[in-house]
Amino acid sequence: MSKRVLVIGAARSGLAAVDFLRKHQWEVILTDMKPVTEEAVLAHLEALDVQTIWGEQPDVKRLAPELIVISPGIPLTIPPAVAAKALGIPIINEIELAFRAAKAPFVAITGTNGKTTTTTLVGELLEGSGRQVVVGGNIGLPLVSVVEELGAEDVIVAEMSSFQLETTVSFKPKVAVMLNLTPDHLDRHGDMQGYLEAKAKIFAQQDETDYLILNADDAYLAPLADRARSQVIFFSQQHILKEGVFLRGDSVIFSRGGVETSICQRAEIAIKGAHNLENAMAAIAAAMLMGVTPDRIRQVLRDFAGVEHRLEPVRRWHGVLFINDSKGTNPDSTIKALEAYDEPLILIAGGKNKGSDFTALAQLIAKRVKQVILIGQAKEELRQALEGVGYHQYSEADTYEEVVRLAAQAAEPGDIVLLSPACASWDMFNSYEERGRLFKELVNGLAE
Ligand code: UMA
Repeated sequence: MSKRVLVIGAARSGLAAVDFLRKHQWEVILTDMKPVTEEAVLAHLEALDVQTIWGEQPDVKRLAPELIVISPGIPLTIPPAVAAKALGIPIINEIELAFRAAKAPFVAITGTNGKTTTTTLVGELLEGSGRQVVVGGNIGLPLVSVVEELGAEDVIVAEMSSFQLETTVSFKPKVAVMLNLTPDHLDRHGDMQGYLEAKAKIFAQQDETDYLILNADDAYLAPLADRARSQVIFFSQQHILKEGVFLRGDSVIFSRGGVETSICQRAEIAIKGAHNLENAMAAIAAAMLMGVTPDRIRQVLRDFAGVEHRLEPVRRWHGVLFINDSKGTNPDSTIKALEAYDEPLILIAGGKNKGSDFTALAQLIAKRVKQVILIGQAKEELRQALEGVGYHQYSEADTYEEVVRLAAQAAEPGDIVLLSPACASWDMFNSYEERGRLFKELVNGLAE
């Protein structure tokens, strides 16, 4: 008799898990609070003989699954997850499934900010080494859908969110990277400790044959070295390290086992800003540990221009540069974006707050930003934070059409208009990508 699994969430992660589980002869029940209406998806599920429950929380006791696979976006506080816990039914996610089926080693990358940039960069660095490289996870591609195509000589580069890590069990990457930790997703994880513990699961199962790359300059992350069984490699912009990646003058150095390798000059790294130097340092450590040559690392760092929706130049219009940083979904990310420029700034901010405090952001805005345009659910909270630091140069908008119109009116030649919302997109969009794409479309539509 086949084993029964309940898959909660029928979007990217859940649908990929369903395909995998059916292929492995599981009896699958798929559920989503929002009914799936897409004909092609429904037909596919029917062909796979998947039982579906739409628009209501499933009764776990009655369904009695042996396993639950939950989508990352769904908190473990929903009734079926609570019931499963009480009944002792294991709850995992699709990445855990992928890991269990994988022959290829994982390079897994987490952190509050810089994950996607670093994951993409590590993917590029590992390319060309003769092995097949797959980049996926939180970045968009559900790994369970590709993992079985890879052999032991290949490699998987996985962007891991705290949501995904929370429900991993045996996940044990060869190389784990932790970039930084600042307040984010506190509505889900309760407090910084809860958030840190979810992230720390990235190395929980590692042993001495594995590596943990840690930011030595991050007060939350550096102490994790004491808890790791794996070999810890630090990176630091501030200190010279005996082991790890660091700066000596303007040279970026990788040091290990008493051997120092000069990788490149700081200025050669194409992605700009102090935060990107950290991302590059972490990627260098991962690439060196995975056997990439210093020459290749240098070449890729010179060529790699960054990722879409992350400090992405959109258009120069009447001397005004429009930048899309829709991926700036928490205050720290927006702070880093503001710090990356010297030009006068017009900032577009707001969206769905995830439990963040905006005070530090407001303080920097007061110093650095000419004008702020507020939008979305968090408008009021942002307005209060700005008023709280005595900053009144803001206006408010209800639509992105209005946002772009107001920004274009306010900007003067030499200014930068920066969309970096400090909030999630989920109040108005399905994803930050959708938000970024609309912004770019509207900016590109501004009449000459
Ligand atoms: N749902 C329920 N019950 C609930 C709540 C939600 O059934 O109580 C349903 C929703 O109706 C929806 C589904 O669950 O259909 C949503 O699942 P999901 O939010 O996990 O979305 P996916 O499309 O499966 O995308 C997920 C990740 N999403 C989140 O973590 C929010 C994607 O990360 C990831 O790329 C994808 O799996 C593939 O691995 C996105 C993200 O925003 C980029 N990540 C956050 C971030 O980067 O800050 C963590």
